[in-house]
Amino acid sequence: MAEYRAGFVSIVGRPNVGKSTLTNALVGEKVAITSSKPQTTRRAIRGIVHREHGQLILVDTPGLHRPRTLLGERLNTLVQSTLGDVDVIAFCVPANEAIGPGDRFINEQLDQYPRARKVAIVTKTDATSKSKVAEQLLAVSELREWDAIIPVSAPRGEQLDVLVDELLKLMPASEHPLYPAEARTDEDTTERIAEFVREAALEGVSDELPHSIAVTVDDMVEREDKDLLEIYANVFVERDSQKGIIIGKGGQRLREVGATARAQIEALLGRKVYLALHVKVAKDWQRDPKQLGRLGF
Ligand SMILES: Nc1nc2c(ncn2[C@@H]2O[C@H](COP(=O)(O)OP(=O)(O)OP(=O)(O)O)[C@@H](O)[C@H]2O)c(=O)[nH]1
Ligand SMILES: [Mg+2]
Repeated sequence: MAEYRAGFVSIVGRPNVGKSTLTNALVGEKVAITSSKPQTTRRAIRGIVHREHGQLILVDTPGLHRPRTLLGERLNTLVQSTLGDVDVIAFCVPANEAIGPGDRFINEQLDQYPRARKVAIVTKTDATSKSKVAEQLLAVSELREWDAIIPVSAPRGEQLDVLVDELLKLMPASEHPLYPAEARTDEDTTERIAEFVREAALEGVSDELPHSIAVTVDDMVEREDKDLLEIYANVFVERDSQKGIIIGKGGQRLREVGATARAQIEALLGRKVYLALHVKVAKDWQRDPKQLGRLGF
C-alpha cells in the first residue's frame, strides 16, 4: 500500500492568473472568491484536497504585484510569510500570456525558500492553442529546475488529477491526515459570507473601484420565529463618488449584489437568509494603517 502523505502547497503567481479558480477546482468547493479583476484574493486561504493516500493543504494567496498602496505592500508581505512554511511552492503562469517581468520577479523570489519543492503550473490552457501551450511549457522550463511542470485547465477540469498526484508525491509522509475528512477550508463562516458579498460587488465594476471595495459582516441575528438568519454587512468604498456606483439607480445594483450574494450564502449555510447591505465610505482605506487594521489587514 502507498504511504500516506500530507502537507502544504502555497499557490503563488501574478494577480488574475487563476490561482483561486484552480484552488476551488482542486478542493471541489468554492473556498476562495474569484473575479476577472486583478487582486481579488486578499487573504491566505486554505483549501483541503482529500485523497485515499494523502491530503493536500492548498494555501491560495493574493497575487504578487508591484504595490501601489499600503494594502498592496501588506498583501505581498502576507504571501512571503506563507512561503517559508510550506512543502511545495506552486507557481502559476497563464498559458495565454507571455512570461514577463512580473513572473520573473516572483520566480527569483522563490530562491529564498530552498526548503520548499517547486512546481510550475501553466494555467488557462483552454484559453489558447495547443502550440502556444507547448511554447509556454518550454519558456517556463527555462526559468529554473522545477520538480514538475504541469499544464491545467480549471474550468474544464483538465489535468487536475495529474496535478494532485504530482503534488502528493512531493508531500512528506504523515501518520495521519492533517484535517478531518469533511474539512474543505478553515476559513470561518463569517469571513466566507463577507467574501461572497465582495465577489458579487466586484461583478461589473471597473477601473479602481474593485480595489476600493471591502466588506465586513457587522451582525448576524437568529430569527427563530421565522427560521431565518439575518445578516447585516457593510460594503466599504473609498470615496463618496464610488458609493453611487455601487448602489446604482434607485438602488438597483445593490439589490442585484444582495441577491447574488444571498443565493451563495444560503447554499453555504443550507438555510434561508435575510441579507442587509449598507454602503459606507472609509476614506482611502487602502492607504490608511488604522483603517486597514480595522478591516483585518
Ligand atoms: N479560460 C480560463 N479562465 C480562467 C482559468 N482560470 C481562471 N480563469 C479566469 O481568470 C480570472 C482570474 O481568476 P482568479 O482565479 O480570480 O485569479 P487569481 O490568480 O486568484 O487572481 P488574484 O486573486 O487577483 O491574484 C477569472 O475571470 C477566471 O474566470 C482557466 O483555467 N481558463
Ligand atoms: Mg485569487
